[in-house]
Formats: sequence, structure tokens, C-alpha cells
Amino acid sequence: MKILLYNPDNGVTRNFMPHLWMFLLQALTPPGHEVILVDGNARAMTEEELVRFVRREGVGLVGIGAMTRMVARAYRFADALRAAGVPVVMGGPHVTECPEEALGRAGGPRHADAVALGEADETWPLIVEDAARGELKEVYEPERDAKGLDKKPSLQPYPHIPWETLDLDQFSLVPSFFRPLLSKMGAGWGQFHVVPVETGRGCPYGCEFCTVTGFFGDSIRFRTNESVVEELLRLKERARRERGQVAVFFIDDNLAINVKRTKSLLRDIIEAGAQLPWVAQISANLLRDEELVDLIAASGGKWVFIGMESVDPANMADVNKNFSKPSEYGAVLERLARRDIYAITSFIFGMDNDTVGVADRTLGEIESWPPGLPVFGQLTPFPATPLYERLEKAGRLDRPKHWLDFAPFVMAHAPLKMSIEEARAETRRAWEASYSPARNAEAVESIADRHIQYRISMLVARLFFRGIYFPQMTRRAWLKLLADNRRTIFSLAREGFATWRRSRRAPEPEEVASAAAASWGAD
Ligand code: B12
Ligand code: SF4
Repeated sequence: MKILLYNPDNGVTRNFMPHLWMFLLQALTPPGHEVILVDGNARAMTEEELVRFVRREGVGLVGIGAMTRMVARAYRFADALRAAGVPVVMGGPHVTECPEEALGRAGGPRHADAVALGEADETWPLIVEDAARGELKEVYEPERDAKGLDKKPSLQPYPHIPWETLDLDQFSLVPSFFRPLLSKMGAGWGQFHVVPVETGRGCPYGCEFCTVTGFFGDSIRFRTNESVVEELLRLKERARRERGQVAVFFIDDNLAINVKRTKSLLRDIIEAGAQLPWVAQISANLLRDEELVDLIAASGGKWVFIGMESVDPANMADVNKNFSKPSEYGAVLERLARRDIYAITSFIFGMDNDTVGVADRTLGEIESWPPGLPVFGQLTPFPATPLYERLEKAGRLDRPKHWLDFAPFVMAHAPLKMSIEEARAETRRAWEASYSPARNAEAVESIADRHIQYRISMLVARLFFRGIYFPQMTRRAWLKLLADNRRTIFSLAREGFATWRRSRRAPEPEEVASAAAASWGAD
């Protein structure tokens, strides 16, 4: 049987990274079946085009995964496929929380023939075999333990994802017309892939707005260090062979949740020479540890995603995230920046203690820190979270099924001290001020004493991150963006060219010393 795994596009950005679930389920598919992957973010198709594709390929089963914000779109694709007679199974966090909705048992139309609840590592092979026999059940769920809780996959052993041979062409971030030229530069930039790798699952912290503790559980499971290192070595080999670059996104919710284990993993990566540039999510409280931050730098860590949420401690207490202290954020970012590691700092507006002016108060703090990539969202009650339950009980949900009429940056409930419209205006203000050409120039200038590679990386990342809020999908939008930031681009290009010319002649001893210091992150 041919199986299509499909991820609907998020309607905002071209995703910079493929979704791990597709590769994982592909690797877990029993032999004898062929699995095709299509990510709507990388390969846009309308419902009709997807149906034609499925017919042309002779696909017998479609699996669709979606987060809550994409689920309405996912349902539309599922409806079109089912109308064409192709069975659809849906999985992922949203249908796990709302299976009745997907199966049409909640008063609305039915969208899926079957749903896979929770982690599907063990149920996926059963789903495939049942579908091949034409005997799909409606609901697949993990086995339960004696306490009635889901039995979670141990991640030991971990499935072999054959990154070295997979066709990742749809996920290359380098436009095809640039590839021949860029493959000749330095170690080669003919392909650039950001690849998701997990080293563990689960988070015990239970922040009020988050689905992770409920979905993956509060006890954490890890892969072995050997299995992670082996996967990185294969990715590194692929990059070398393709004359391209691979960066890794460790998608664990908190890579350093068990600091002892994280240090041991990072040491093993260093010892095996398996370093690739990487990004990971780590909470601010765990980044107090100097030795950990040294190991992050030495193992290839370049960017750390920190869920800072708010600069107001009262808000942090409200959402059960008191362990993360706004007063420490500046010191944490300084500690990282000393090693040329920068942070993606994520904030949530529309918390109950927020008032008009929250954007400027937050921006004031951010501007006192080393530069990074701030991102701003709004407090969103995802189904089955403690936040959803609290707001529902208090009768505060204006749009209890907000995902069915998804509207970006429009809250589903009013915060206590400002309106939905005010929260939206604050969010817009924060994005505009953070990614204006002037702010981009300041961010690059503030690290003028660092090696040029870090300043280029800062600017490029800023130009991409802006696209999370301001649609940046067309060639015209990109040209405008480049024109708006031309001063900073030209100044870095001039300096880069001079550095390149210097590198073509025999270097002076002090240049060697300073280049070595830059690449190892020493001061
Ligand atoms: C990596 C990640 C991202 C990446 C992008 C996704 C990508 N390309 O991988 C980035 C950083 C861009 C991102 C952004 C956002 N994310 Co995010 N992200 C994650 C994260 C940390 C890991 C996802 C992952 O790969 N997990 C590991 C895989 C193995 O698990 P899985 O995807 O759940 O898949 C398993 C099962 O669900 C199931 N399954 C999944 N799909 C399917 C499909 C079928 C057919 C079947 C049978 C089974 C199945 O099988 C898999 C194996 O067991 C998760 C948290 C988490 N730990 O999962 C949040 C998470 C998915 N994100 C979340 C959110 C809210 C967001 C944002 C909206 C945040 C924001 N406020 O801006 C944005 C939206 C981005 C956008 N515009 O699309 C929420 C979603 C909650 C929900 N109910 O929808 C999560 C769960 C985190 C949370 N705090 O609650 N995210
Ligand atoms: S927000 Fe982060 S720290 Fe909090 S429960 Fe979710 S994954 Fe854990």
C-alpha cells in the first residue's frame, strides 16, 4: 500500500524545518508499504491538487498531523480526500485532545476515518496493517498501565531515521538557482537543511498554558547518548557529501531538564566529533550553570530558545511558571553571549496582569540585554490545558472553539486588564519595533567586537524571524526587506569581502589567534 503523510501549511511562513512526526512514522512503517511525505509548508497544494496527487500516486491511506492552529485547514484537506474515497487517519496534539470533533461525534461534520491518540510510535504499525486489510478502527490509543495511564514509548531503542538517504529536497532552504554557485563556497552551501532531532520526551513543569505535560507526561524519557551521537554523525556525513550545511534543532521541550544527563550527552558529542550547529529549547533557570553553557558552546550550540513569557513576575506566577525569573534573564543572556550563543526569546502578551504599555515595558528590558531574536505571541487556551479549564470555568472564553475560526493574533478570551484589540495592538507594536531596519542595525552593531560570522548570522536570522509575523512569502516582499536593510547588508558585505581577501593571503600571526578565538567562542 502507498501511504501519504501530510502536514498542512500553517498559512503564515514557509517552515524552516520539517516536522519530525512524519519521518518517525515513516521509519516505523512495517515493511512492504511505501511512504510519501508532503509538507504543505514546503510544497504548497490546494485541496484539489492534493486529491489529484493522491489519485495519480495510487495512495491507499493518508495520515494527517496538525497542531491546533492548523487543524481547521487539516480538516478541509481531510474532507476533500475522504470525498474522493481515500481513508484518512489523523494524529497529533489537537485530535488527541478533541477526538470527538475529528470523528464528527461532537455535533459537527466528520473529518477522519480514524484518529491516533497520544504518542503513536506503537500504534502506527497497527493502523497501517488494519488499513491495508480495509479494517481501520475509529480510535487507536496506547496501551494503559495498572494506574490507567498511557504506556509511553521508552525511546530505547530509538527508530533509525535514514537521514543519510532521505530525499530532503523539498526542505532545502537554498533556492535551486543558487545551489551550484553556493556549493563551491567554503565547506559548501549547496543545500541547507535544519533537521529536527529529539533526545528525550516529557516535561514535569506543567506551565498552565502548555499541552506538553499533559500529552507527553511528567516523567521524562531519554534516548541513549550513543543513539543521538550516531544520528548526528550520519547528518554530518550527509552535509559533507552534499557540499551543504546541516543544522540540528533539538526539539526536546527542555534539552537540559536533567542537567547531569545533558552534560554527559554534550561531552559525548564533543568526544565523537559529532558537532553540528544546533538550536535547542532550554529554560532560563537551567542556564545559570557555567559548565553547561561551556559545553553547549563546545558541542555546536548557536541559538537557545528560551520561553521567557513575561517580564512581570505576577504573570509568571499566574501561569505556574515561577521557576523562570525575569530578574535573571539579562544575566542568562550575557552568559550565553560571552560564548557567541544568542537567544530566541519568546514572550506571551495578554496575560491577566498585562496592561496597555506591556510592549514598551518588554522592549525596554529586551534592549538592555545582548541582542537576540524576540518573538511575541498571545496567551492561547489550547484544549485540555489547565488554562483552558480555568477560563472555561470562569465563563471567560469568547470563542471556545477558536481553532475552527482561526484568526492570527486575535485572542479567544479577554485578559483582565485590557481588551482583545489592545492585546493585538501591543503584539503588533512589539514586532514592529523589534524588527525595524534601525533595530536590526543596532543589534548587529551591538556585537561589533565579535567575529563577522556572528553578525551575519544575527542579521540573517532577524530577516527570517520577521517573517513569523509579517508575511514574507513573495519575491517582492523579500526584495523590499533587503532594500529596507541595505545599509546593514552593505556594511557587512564590505567587511566580509575584506575578511575573505585577507584569508586568501598568508595570515599574520595575530589574525590566526583572533580567528581561532572566534571559532571557539573565547573572549
Ligand atoms: C518543534 C516544535 C515547533 C517548531 C515547528 C514545528 C516543526 N517544524 O517541527 C516551531 C519552533 C516552529 C514551533 C512553532 C510553534 N509551535 Co510548536 N512545538 C514544537 C515541539 C517542541 C516539538 C514537535 C515535535 O516534533 N515533537 C516530537 C514528535 C515526535 O511528537 P509529535 O509531533 O506530537 O508526534 C507524535 C504524536 O503526536 C503522533 N502524531 C503526530 N502527528 C501525527 C499524524 C498521524 C497521522 C499519526 C497517526 C500520528 C501523529 O505521533 C508522533 C509520534 O508519537 C512541540 C512540543 C512537543 N514536545 O511535541 C511544540 C508544539 C507542537 N508547538 C506548539 C505551539 C503552540 C506552537 C506555536 C503556535 C507557538 C506560538 N505561540 O507561536 C508555533 C506555531 C508555528 C506555526 N506557525 O506553525 C504546541 C501545540 C499545541 C497544540 N495543541 O496545538 C506544542 C505541543 C507545544 C506546547 N507548548 O504545547 N513548534
Ligand atoms: S512551557 Fe516548557 S517548561 Fe512549561 S510545561 Fe511546557 S514544555 Fe515544560
